[in-house]
Order: sequence, then structure tokens, then C-alpha cells
Amino acid sequence: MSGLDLSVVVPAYCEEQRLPAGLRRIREWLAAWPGRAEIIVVDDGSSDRTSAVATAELAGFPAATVLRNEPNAGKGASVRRGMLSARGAIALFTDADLSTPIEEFAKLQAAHTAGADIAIGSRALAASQIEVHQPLARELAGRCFNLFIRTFVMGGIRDTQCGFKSFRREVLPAVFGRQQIERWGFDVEVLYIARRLGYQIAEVPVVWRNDEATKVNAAADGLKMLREALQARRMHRHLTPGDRDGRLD
Ligand SMILES: Nc1nc2c(ncn2[C@@H]2O[C@H](COP(=O)(O)OP(=O)(O)O)[C@@H](O)[C@H]2O)c(=O)[nH]1
Ligand SMILES: [Mg+2]
Repeated sequence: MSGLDLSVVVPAYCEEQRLPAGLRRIREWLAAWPGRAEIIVVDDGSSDRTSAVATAELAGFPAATVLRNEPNAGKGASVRRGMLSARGAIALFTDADLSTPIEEFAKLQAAHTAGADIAIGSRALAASQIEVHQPLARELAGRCFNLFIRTFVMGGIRDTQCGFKSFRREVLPAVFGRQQIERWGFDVEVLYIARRLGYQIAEVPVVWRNDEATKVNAAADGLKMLREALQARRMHRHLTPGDRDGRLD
């Protein structure tokens, strides 16, 4: 064991503006967090100074890694790379803009303590606190997407898309080792794999303060994500809990 309690994975594409403040807040929060943690930034072939600002902001932090994809590979590919290199007992991935504030990890951690293998932040539960909403059209598109996913891919989850999810170390290879979708549809795929393998998923209401800068195009990316979600179901429907330790397909 590495002795690390937590890995914080931050996928970042052209984030030279938002990343420094985000990493600073993560560092400040970790300084008061009672455990040992590492921070892993995955620069996804950014054309700006994302890697440089990440390296500068993480200078002096005892366990920091900046990985870089060349060329751009997608948020899914970047999260997968970060999560498969994580050494902490729990690995969290979070969006670079910290739309869900890092302090909210305490709620996910409580879910793990209560037995969850996977804890996912949610904006769609009664107790979710949406302090700054996404633009109306994007929020509605998100709700339709979630309704579709709930109906056709996996029931029971209200919000698959919040960029704030944590996993017990033991499930990382079984889940992320099977993930094929490299762009926005990966959240659904990862959750679907986990469900087929019988892992316990807790959906946890969190705070969300939307940051209006976005790299998502709701219309074009949304349709692609629907296709990817169906593809995920097709690819992984044969999995059973007996496959947890089996050879990865
Ligand atoms: N690796 C990778 N990450 C991306 C890409 N596009 C966006 N991201 C990251 O995904 C996260 C969410 O992106 P954001 O633009 O805030 O999306 P939104 O909040 O859902 O509108 C941020 O950490 C981005 O840096 C990409 O092409 N590759
Ligand atoms: Mg965002």
C-alpha cells in the first residue's frame, strides 16, 4: 500500500485560466484534511499553458503528478488515465472549475464509510443545493438526458453527469480498466460497468455552483452521449459480479 488515503484527479483541457485557483483551493482544503493525499492533473493535450500552470501551482506539494495526453483524447480518456494511476484508498475525480466545491468530498466520504464502493455527486436530489444554475436550456437538456439514461440504461440514478465522483481503490481496475468511451459519455459507461459488477453506488446530494465557461456543446455532444450510453450497455451487458477479478475484456 502507498499509505495514501485519497487521490484527487483533475482532468483539464485548456484550463490555464481556471486551474490555478482550483488547485489552490484543493491544496488549502487538503492542508486541513486529516489524511495523506495526492493530486493528479491530467492535461488533455491543451494548446495553452495548462501543464505549466499546474506544475507551478503544485510546486512543493508532496505528492503531485501532472500527466499529459498528446494529442487531446477526451475527458473520459483523461479521467481513466488519472484514476488508473491513482494510489489512494479512495480516488476522487473533480472538474477543474470546482463547480462542486472540494469540501463536498466529506459527503462522499461518509457514503464510503457507510459501505458504498462508489459515491457520486448529484444535482438532482431533493437535498442537492444548486447555488448557481446552468443556463436553462442546458439544465433542461441535462434532465432529458438523465431521464433517457434512467429509462434505457440504468434505473435509479437521477444525475449521472456531475463531475464529482469517488471510488474505492479496489474497484478502479475492474471499472476503469474496462472503460472504452473516451469523451463525454464515459460517466454513464463507468456507472453501468460498476452496476453490472455488483458494486454499491451511492448517489449523494451536493452543492453545485455553475461556472459559465464550458467546453460542452449541449446539442452536438448530447446526441453523441445518447449514442455512447446505448453503446456502453451493448458492450458491457454480459458482465456479472463474477467478472470483478477476471481478465479484463
Ligand atoms: N480531458 C479533457 N477534459 C476536458 C475536455 N473538455 C473539458 N474537459 C474538462 O472537463 C471538466 C468539465 O468541463 P466544463 O467545460 O467545465 O464542462 P461543464 O461544466 O459540464 O459545462 C473540466 O475539468 C474540463 O477541463 C477534454 O476535451 N478533455
Ligand atoms: Mg464546468
